[in-house]
Amino acid sequence: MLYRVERGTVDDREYMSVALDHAKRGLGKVNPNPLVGAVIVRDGRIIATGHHDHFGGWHAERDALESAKRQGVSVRGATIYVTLEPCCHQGKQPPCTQALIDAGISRVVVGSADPNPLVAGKGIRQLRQAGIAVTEDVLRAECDAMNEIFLHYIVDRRPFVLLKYAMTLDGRIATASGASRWITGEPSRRRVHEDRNRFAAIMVGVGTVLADDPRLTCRIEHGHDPIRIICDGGMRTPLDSVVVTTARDTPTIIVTNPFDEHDEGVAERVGRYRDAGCEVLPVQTADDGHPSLPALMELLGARGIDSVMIEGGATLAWSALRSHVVDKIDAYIAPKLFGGESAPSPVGGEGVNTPDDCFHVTDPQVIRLGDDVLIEGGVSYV
Ligand code: AOF
Ligand code: ZN
Repeated sequence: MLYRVERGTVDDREYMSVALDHAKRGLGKVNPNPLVGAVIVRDGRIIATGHHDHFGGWHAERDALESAKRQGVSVRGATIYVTLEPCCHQGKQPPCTQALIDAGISRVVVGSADPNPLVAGKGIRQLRQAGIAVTEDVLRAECDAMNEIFLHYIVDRRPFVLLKYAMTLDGRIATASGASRWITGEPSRRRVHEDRNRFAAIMVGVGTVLADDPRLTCRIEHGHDPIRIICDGGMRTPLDSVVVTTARDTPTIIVTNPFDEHDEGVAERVGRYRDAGCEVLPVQTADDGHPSLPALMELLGARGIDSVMIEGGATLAWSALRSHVVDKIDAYIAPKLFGGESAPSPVGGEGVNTPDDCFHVTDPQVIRLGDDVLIEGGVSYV
């Protein structure tokens, strides 16, 4: 029988799960840094908690140590539970390993390992060298899942790309007349907005803007709006579309094919987008005639954009798959049937030739959301 070996004691896992809850308070605010939570325990009691609250802010460990200090409780001899290996380098913040050693912490329980080349095992080594007991990999799977974006970006420096779509049980993302509101139910839509909070950017093709005129904002309390990216090789995004007219409130980037700035018509169109507050970003053309998505991801990664959620439509989904930029797929399936010869399905383009050429979804997970079913997994390109 296959089973996962759980690390640490039952109590260790309990405290780590409290640390995970605290880490999630930074959702939508820490990118491209990790979500990190910390819990300090002595004599079977939680004496302080902390989390990484926003980009550039205190690390979770320091936040917890300061909280103990404010309350006037000593952490000498205490155990700290941290969802990520403590850092040992000077970045925007000083190294946490030294702070833990100086504070007299006697045991450190760690969730995820930190693949940041500046840390990568050195944090744990330093703690052990200082005589601190370290337990690794406690609730590792949960901690890794929470930081899927960070763990990818810190190594790859390319955004973590999620392809998300909602379809009916007969595989349609809209009716034959093009109507698509709404396919899924409330719990699915809520989860999508939680992802919009979690992701740095959201991308759609110009066809989706023309068909739906979407806002692409995050509608949950205290949520953060992702940067909106419109993949629009030929600059067809209407000047009166919501993404253009609200570009001063929520950044909008229009990704185009390379253009000639000296062509008067083109220069005028670009000027209008820019006057409305949009960024116009030319990217080299791929062999399918659309802006190259790998080239775009490279540019976005260099700007510190650690994650992109692709939300439609079928043409963009195919371009993303065929250019191998998709890291994860979220397929929301609603128990409805639309029918219709010309009703679109989630992935368009020319498709693969034979079933053997398919893209495989790896480690698919099935999640029930109200009456809908979400299937999520990675993508294998071999
Ligand atoms: C965080 N928050 O709670 C922990 C982090 O530039 P800095 O000093 O903020 O360092 C960022 C790196 O520190 C990050 O890439 C990760 O490797 C490590 N741990 N980062 O932002 C935290 N514990
Ligand atoms: Zn740190």
